[in-house]
Amino acid sequence: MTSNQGLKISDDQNSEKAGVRGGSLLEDFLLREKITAFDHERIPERVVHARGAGAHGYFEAYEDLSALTMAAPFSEKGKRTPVFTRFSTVAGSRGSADTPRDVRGFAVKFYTDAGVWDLVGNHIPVFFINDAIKFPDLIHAVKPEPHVEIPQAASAHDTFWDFASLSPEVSHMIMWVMSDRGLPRSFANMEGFGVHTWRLVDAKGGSRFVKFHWKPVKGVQSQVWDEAQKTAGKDADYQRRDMFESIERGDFLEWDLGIQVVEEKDEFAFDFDLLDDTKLIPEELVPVRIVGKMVLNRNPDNYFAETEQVAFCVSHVVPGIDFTNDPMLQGRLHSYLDTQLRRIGPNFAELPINRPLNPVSNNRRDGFAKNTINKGRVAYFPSALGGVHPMHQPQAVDAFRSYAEKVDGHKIRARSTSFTDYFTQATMFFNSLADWEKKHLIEAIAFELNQCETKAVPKAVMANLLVNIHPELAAGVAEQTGLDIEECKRVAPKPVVTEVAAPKEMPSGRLKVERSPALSMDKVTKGIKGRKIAVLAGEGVDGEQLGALRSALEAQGAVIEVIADRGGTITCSLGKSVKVDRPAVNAPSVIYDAVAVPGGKSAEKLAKTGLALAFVAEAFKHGKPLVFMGEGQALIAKAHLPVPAAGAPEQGVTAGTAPAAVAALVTGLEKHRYHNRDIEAVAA
Ligand code: HDE
Repeated sequence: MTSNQGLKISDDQNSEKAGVRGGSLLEDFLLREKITAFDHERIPERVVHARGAGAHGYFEAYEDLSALTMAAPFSEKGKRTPVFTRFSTVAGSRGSADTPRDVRGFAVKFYTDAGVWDLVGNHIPVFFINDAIKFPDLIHAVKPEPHVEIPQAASAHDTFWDFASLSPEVSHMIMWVMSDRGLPRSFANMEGFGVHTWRLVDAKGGSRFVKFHWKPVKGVQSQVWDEAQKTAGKDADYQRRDMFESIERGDFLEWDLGIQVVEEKDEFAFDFDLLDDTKLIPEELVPVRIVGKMVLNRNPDNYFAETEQVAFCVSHVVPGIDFTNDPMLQGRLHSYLDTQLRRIGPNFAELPINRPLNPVSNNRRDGFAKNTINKGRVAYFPSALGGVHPMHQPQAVDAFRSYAEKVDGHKIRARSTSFTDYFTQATMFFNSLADWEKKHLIEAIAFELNQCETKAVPKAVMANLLVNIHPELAAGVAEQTGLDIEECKRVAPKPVVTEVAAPKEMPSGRLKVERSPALSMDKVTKGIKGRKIAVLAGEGVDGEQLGALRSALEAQGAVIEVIADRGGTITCSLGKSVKVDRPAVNAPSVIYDAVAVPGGKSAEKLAKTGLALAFVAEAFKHGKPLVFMGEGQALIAKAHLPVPAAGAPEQGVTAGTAPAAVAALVTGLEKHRYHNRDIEAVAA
C-alpha cells in the first residue's frame, strides 16, 4: 500500500497522535490524504437518469449499409465496434430501487474508428413533450415534491399529474409508461429506441430520415405492479444484479438493431410530423429492417470509474449520422454537453470510459484535471511555427460535415399545429393491447390518480386526457377512482398551448394505422435461457424429481435455485446431499420467473409452512408458471389457488411429473405470464 505520492505505508489503521491517548496531529498527512480523498468521492448525480447500470460489449453489422450512411459501424458486413451501454431509471436518485414504474434510459456509446457516437435513447419510442423548453417543468413535476422530498422515484403524486393534465402532448407516452412497459423484468427484456427521427447521410451527401430500434433477443417482458413494488423492497438492485450475474455466467445480453428508413421525399407522407417525438412510425407502415446486433459481454471493473463517469452526449455523432429539426433533439444537443461539464468537468472526454479509440488532436487546452500532457509552444491554428500540428481537413472525405439542409423561416416562438394531434397515437396504442394489458393499464392510471391528494388533479386528467383517448379507458379509470366523467369535464382547467398554423405540406392524414400489433407485449419468446426457477425443497425432497427438473431445465440454459428452510445442504430421498441456494427468508418469490415444488417428505412440511404457501400464492398472483409434483400437489389447495373451471383457458398451473412437468414449465416461461388467471381472491 502506498500514498498517492507513492510512499510505502507502514500503518494504515492508526492515526498519528500525541501519545497513545492524545489528540491527533495535524502533521498526519496520511490521515489527511485518506480522509480528504474520501470527502471528495462524490460527484453530482445526474439530474435525471441518476440510477443506472452499464456493461461493455460490441456491435456487429449484419450488412454493409454504405448506400444509406457512411457511419463507421455500418461500413462492412461483420464489422465489430466496441460499445458501452448504460440503462437507467429517470426519476429516482442514484440510491433508489431498480423497479419503479418509470421510463428506462438506454444509452449506447459506440467507440467507432471515426470517433465516439452516442445513441442516447429510452426503452419507450416516444416522449412526454415535444419542445425542449418544457423539460425542466416535466422533471420538476415528476421528481419528489420539493417541500417534503416525497415520493422517491414515482410519478404517482399531484405535481406530475397536474403537469400532465395541462400538457395533452403527454397522452401517448403516458399510455406506454402506465402499461406494463413501465415495469421491465430486466434490462435484457427491454426494447430500446433512438426516439427522435435522426438522419442517415451517405458519402455522396444524400440524406434520409431514420428511427433506431433495439430489439431484445430474449423478448420484451415485464413485471406486474404488485411484483415491482415488492421487488423494490426485497431486492432494490434486482435489475443491475440480473445483468451482472448473467454476464458473469456467460449468458450475454443481446439486441438486434433495427432501422426504419424514410426517404426525404416521403417526409410528409404520414398523418403525423416526423419531427414530433410524441409520435412513432408504426412498423406496419415502415417495417423495421434489422441491420446488426449488440452483445453486452463484459461487466465494468469499477462502477464509479465507468458507469458513473460515462458521459453521453447527443451531440457525439460520427460522419453519416446527423440531426433533424426535432425541437427536443435540438434542445438536447445543448443539454448533454452542459451537464457533463457540470457533473464531471471540462476534461470529461479524457477519462478512460469516454475516450475515443482513435487519437485526439486539437488545440483545446487546460482546465480542471487535465490528463494529456500537450507538448510544444503552439496551441493555435493556423501556425507555421509548430511543425506537425493539428490541421483541419477540408479535403478528407471521412471528415464530419453537417448535412446541408435548406433552412428558411421566420424566427418564431410557437408550436406548429402539425404537433398538436395529441390523441390519435395514444388511442392506437390502447387499441393495440391485449385485454389483460388494457386491464393493467387502467389499474395503473387509477392507482396513480388515487394517490393524488388534490381532488381537482385526477378530474383534470380525466377531462383533458383520458376521455379523449378511449371511452373504455376513461370508463375503467372512472370506475376505480369514483370520478364522475361529466363533472370532470365541467370543472377541469384547460391546457395552455401555443400553436401556429402548419405550412401547407404538413401531415394531411394520409398514412396511418388504427392498431399496431407490434406494440403489444402479448407474445411468446422462444427459449428459456437465463430464466430463473425457484425449486421449493427441504429434507427428504424427492431426489429423482429434483434431478429431472434440474437436468432438463439447466440443459436449456435456465437457472435453478433450490430453496429450503435454512442454508447449507439438505438430504434428498436418494440419500444425496443437495446444496441449498437460498434459505426461504432470503428468497422472495418476486425474483423468480417460475416455481416448481417437487414431491417427497419436504412437500408435506411445505404444505404447512406459511412462507412457502405465501411464496406460491404470490407467484400465482403475478401470473408465473407453477409446477407441483407428487406430494407437492398438496400446496395447490393449501395455498388456496383457484382451480380453473373445465374448458377455461390454460392457466399455467401444472400438477404432474417429469417430463410433462418440465415441458409445462418451458411453455410457461416462453409465454412468460398467465394473466388470465382469477387472482382476485388470492391472498398475497
Ligand atoms: Fe435526457 N438527459 N434529456 N432524454 N437522457 C440526461 O444528461 C435532457 C430525453 C436520456 O446513461 C442528462 O448525462 C433534456 C429524451 C438518457 O448517462 C441531461 C431533454 C431521451 C439519459 C438530459 C431530454 C433522453 C439522459 C442528465 C429534453 C430519449 C441517461 C445526465 C430536450 C431519447 C444517459 C446526463 C446516461 C440524461 C437532458 C429528453 C434519454 C440533463 C434537456 C427524449 C438515456 O443532459
